[in-house]
Amino acid sequence: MRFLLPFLFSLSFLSAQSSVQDFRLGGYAQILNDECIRLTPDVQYVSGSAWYENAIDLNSAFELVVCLVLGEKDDEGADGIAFVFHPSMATGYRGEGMGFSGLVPSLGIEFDTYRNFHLDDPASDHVAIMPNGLPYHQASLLGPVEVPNLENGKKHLLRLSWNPLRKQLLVELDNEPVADYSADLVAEIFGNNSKVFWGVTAATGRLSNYQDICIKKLTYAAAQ
Ligand SMILES: [Ca+2]
Ligand SMILES: [Ca+2]
Repeated sequence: MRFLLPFLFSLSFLSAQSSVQDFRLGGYAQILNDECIRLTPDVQYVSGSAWYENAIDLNSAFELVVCLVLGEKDDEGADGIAFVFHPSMATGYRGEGMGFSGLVPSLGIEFDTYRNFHLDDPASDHVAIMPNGLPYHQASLLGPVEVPNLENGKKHLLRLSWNPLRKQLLVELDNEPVADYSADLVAEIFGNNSKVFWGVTAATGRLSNYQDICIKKLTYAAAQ
């Protein structure tokens, strides 16, 4: 079987030369430059989304390498950025829901910079994997995992990878593994539909930050 793999990979994998033009923008999202999209400006009560226009096939591997910028205000900043996987390019509820709340079926990976007590957010910025648009941590599949302050104006390197054989989702932030989650996502979340879109959403509330995503490298198998 091993000798077949390079052949199969060459047939089915796209390694996109990233382009911010390949995203469908919603809300306040705007293209900043060749690499980066500003999902929200530093303005109260706004949200933005960027959906990648090609559906991916979760029966194959993917690797998404991006940088997140979560603004410069730590105590006075909010709300964070979420990755959302969903069968269509739809954005959920805003604010504390960060654009993934209410989407069924969906898988969300949140980078949350604001503590909502009623969602059981920890005091620190945190990462969590959330099923079906449920924003509170009692429902989290993994996390919340507390991370060092993300609202420092810096680019935080993020690598999301999916291994369909091991059914393993890995999240590495600033070169540290922050989440290692194994589950049959296609069966358990998406009702045996392996074709999903992914998008990045962000929101602000009473507190705000500018929040950007910069695209480095996207490798995936396009869904038919
Ligand atoms: Ca929060
Ligand atoms: Ca923070």
